[in-house]
Amino acid sequence: MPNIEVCFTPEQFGLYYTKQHTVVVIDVLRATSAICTAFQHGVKKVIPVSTVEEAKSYQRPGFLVGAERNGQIVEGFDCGNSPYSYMGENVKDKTVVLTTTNGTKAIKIASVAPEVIISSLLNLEVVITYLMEQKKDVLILCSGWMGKYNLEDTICAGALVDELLKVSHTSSEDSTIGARNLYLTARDNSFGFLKASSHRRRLRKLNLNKDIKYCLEPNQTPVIPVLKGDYLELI
Ligand code: 3SL
Repeated sequence: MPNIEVCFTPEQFGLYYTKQHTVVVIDVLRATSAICTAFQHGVKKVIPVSTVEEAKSYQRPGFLVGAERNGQIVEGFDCGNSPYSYMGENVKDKTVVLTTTNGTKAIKIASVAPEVIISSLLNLEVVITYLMEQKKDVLILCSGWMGKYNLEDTICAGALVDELLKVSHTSSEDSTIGARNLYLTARDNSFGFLKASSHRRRLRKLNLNKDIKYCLEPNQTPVIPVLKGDYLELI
């Protein structure tokens, strides 16, 4: 049986990753939720970049460029990391370039893997089905916050683990057992459970409650973004 494990931060990636892993990158609040939303609304490609300077170099016709640091839109950019920036007719067929504090960094770190897919609560169910069918070893990479563990990515990882362990995968790491147990504790009221989480508090201070509510509502879209070289497209 294939294996599934959870890595809580990009900094720990090397401790868990083996060359045969399909890596699933999660940043519930908000990078991977924004990316899933963009594809749901007809965006053709998302180019994740590490630095604000790199993002700036794409500020020309044909690209919709977003930059977020510490939850806020970086000066000089029209949008940041809100899923609401990537909805509606004006994003259809566009290429989005995005740099965020942790999520795009995690995608870049994961890019050594043979397959990298993007998950969030928004596309949970379709990712579970895909991974069950693929029957490959899976490493779930949580983006965390600046090297620290976070609750919302862990709950999402635990939801994936819980379903896959029932049907198609095994696991051996304590991080995986921990993520599953946290999910089982939180699942009946994950919105309430996450009330005290650090990033929820951070975003609430920035008046981003609407984003939080949207990102914590599971199964809103059937899209699965996959990394092809340096950009994401739909599977
Ligand atoms: O860290 C990230 O990549 C972001 O998702 C953080 S925020 O939600 O935009 O603040």
